[in-house]
Amino acid sequence: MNLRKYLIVLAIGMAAATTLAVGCAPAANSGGNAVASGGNSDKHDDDDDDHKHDGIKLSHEEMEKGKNIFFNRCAGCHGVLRKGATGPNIEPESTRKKGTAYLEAMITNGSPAGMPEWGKSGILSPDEVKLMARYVQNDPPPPPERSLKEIKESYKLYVPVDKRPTAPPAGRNWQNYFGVVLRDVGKVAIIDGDTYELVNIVNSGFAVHILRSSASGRYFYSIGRDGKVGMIDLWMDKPDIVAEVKALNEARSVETTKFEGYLDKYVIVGGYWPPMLVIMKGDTLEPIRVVSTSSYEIDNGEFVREARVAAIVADHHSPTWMVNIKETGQVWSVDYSQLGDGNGPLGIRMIAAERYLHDGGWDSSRRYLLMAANARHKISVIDTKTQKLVANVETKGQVPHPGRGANVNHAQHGPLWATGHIGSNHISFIGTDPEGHASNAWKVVKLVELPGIGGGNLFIKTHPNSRHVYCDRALNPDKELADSIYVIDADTLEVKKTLLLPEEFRGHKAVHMEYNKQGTEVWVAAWGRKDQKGAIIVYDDKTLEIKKIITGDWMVTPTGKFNVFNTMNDIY
Ligand code: DHE
Repeated sequence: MNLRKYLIVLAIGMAAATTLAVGCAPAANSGGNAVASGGNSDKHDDDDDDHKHDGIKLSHEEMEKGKNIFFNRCAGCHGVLRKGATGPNIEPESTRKKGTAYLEAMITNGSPAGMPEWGKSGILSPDEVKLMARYVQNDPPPPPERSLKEIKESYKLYVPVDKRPTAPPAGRNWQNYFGVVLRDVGKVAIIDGDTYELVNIVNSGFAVHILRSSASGRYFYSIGRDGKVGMIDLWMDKPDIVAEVKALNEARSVETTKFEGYLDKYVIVGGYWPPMLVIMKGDTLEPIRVVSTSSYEIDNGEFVREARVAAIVADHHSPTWMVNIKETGQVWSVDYSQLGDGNGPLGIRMIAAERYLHDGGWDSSRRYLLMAANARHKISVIDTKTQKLVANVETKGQVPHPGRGANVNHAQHGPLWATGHIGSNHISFIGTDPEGHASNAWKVVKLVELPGIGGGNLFIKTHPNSRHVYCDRALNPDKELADSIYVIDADTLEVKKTLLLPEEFRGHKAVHMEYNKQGTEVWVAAWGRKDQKGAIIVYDDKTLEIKKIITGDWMVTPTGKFNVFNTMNDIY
């Protein structure tokens, strides 16, 4: 399959993930997240070239509605400016050639190559489909910028530092708490990993995407697709939000500082829109610095306004964050050591890697960072000691999507890091020890094929105390495959067992794995629709049997889950 087709497949995959959630997300016209108006929103009324095409002319109200639907359903894959990234370019120049009837059919039925069936699935009404077919033939309204002043105006400190608990909650192994994203209800469940008890449900806001622990583990930082950052204090008897700020209009990543002397000092979030970094104080979330990421892509040096921020990973060995700038193909190493209260110098080293960078994580030594350049089916390896790219590894699969990846110490091959793929059923194990196992370094030393046809893998996970590697397949169109978790034996590097979701949760999707602190259990989400009860299925890592099913009326659309100890220490 050629690159373009795989990009489309990725777009579909991603959009499919969104679709499921989107099915439950607030409808754009009923309180969904909206991009605030910005720039010349009446441009469509101008008597210019665009409006020779009378059939696509939209009223101000229609344009506003289209803008909100586009933001909620389409922008994640196609980009706010519609130039394409994980999804194809759908600027008016290309959509007008296709015409309204074609676009309506495409939005209604999807395509075999991957566009989700927005109309057929009932997520968009027939009128909304008609509207969107015309909307995408109009010029994209200029999306709003966001200044530090505006960010500061949105900042709320609910509980100042001196009003917070001074000691961890008595009788609780709080570092074994799990934060579970309840995606479509905008909540985070805090669950005690020792007792499986629900400690509290925290309102984190629209479509919360991920959580990251502060370096001390005391706080969870949440980031929503709407760019809202929340700070949850786990030392409270009932952990709750102590501060929040709307840093961006659209975002996916958040990270803390992990270098000695800077523990919990700063928080950074990355913008999909505006494309920028926002830095806040780690104990209060007070915003202190903004940096645009718009820059030049590494292939031809073309300017990319929508240069989105994907994964951000804190370095444990130096005062830096490693930041993926998706469309440019650069990994930025951002030195915060001189930042002070926000006005000090911020050192940015731009490392040319590959396009389009998405997610990734550390090798077991935490010297090398492995980041997926999913459009090129490669893993870019950065040596954080020399601050240089050391390799772009061909993964031998299609569209790598590692999450943070999985580290295995193998008797014969030495230290390995693994990624799964959205576009094919491969798990690639890559050698990561150039000193001890030079002949394996930055090569796929083992390619495992998951049983059944097609990819759809999103996440992969292991733990130093486990001899298993777990892989999901949530985006596979086959329901049974999407309900399955595959267990790879870390010694033989072969699939040892397939774990199917329990009967009552079939037809949900099995997504994202996380170990408990001890590395003896694996938690998997049964991700259903908003009107279904979801669950966390807890597997015993030794026996691979179900140990516990955590469910309840409150367990709605669980997806990512983050164990405090493993997240603060980057254990995977
Ligand atoms: Fe994610 C991580 C972007 C859809 C669950 N997701 C990430 C990261 C990025 C990203 C850039 C890495 C953050 C980091 O490490 O700093 N995700 C996107 C998208 O752009 C995309 C494809 C489409 C969208 O419009 O949002 C998308 N993601 C999803 C989902 O639909 C998932 C499956 C369910 C959900 O709750 O949203 C989902 N993404 C996750 C999870 C992680 C993640 C659980 C963290 C993995 C980990 O183990 O660290």
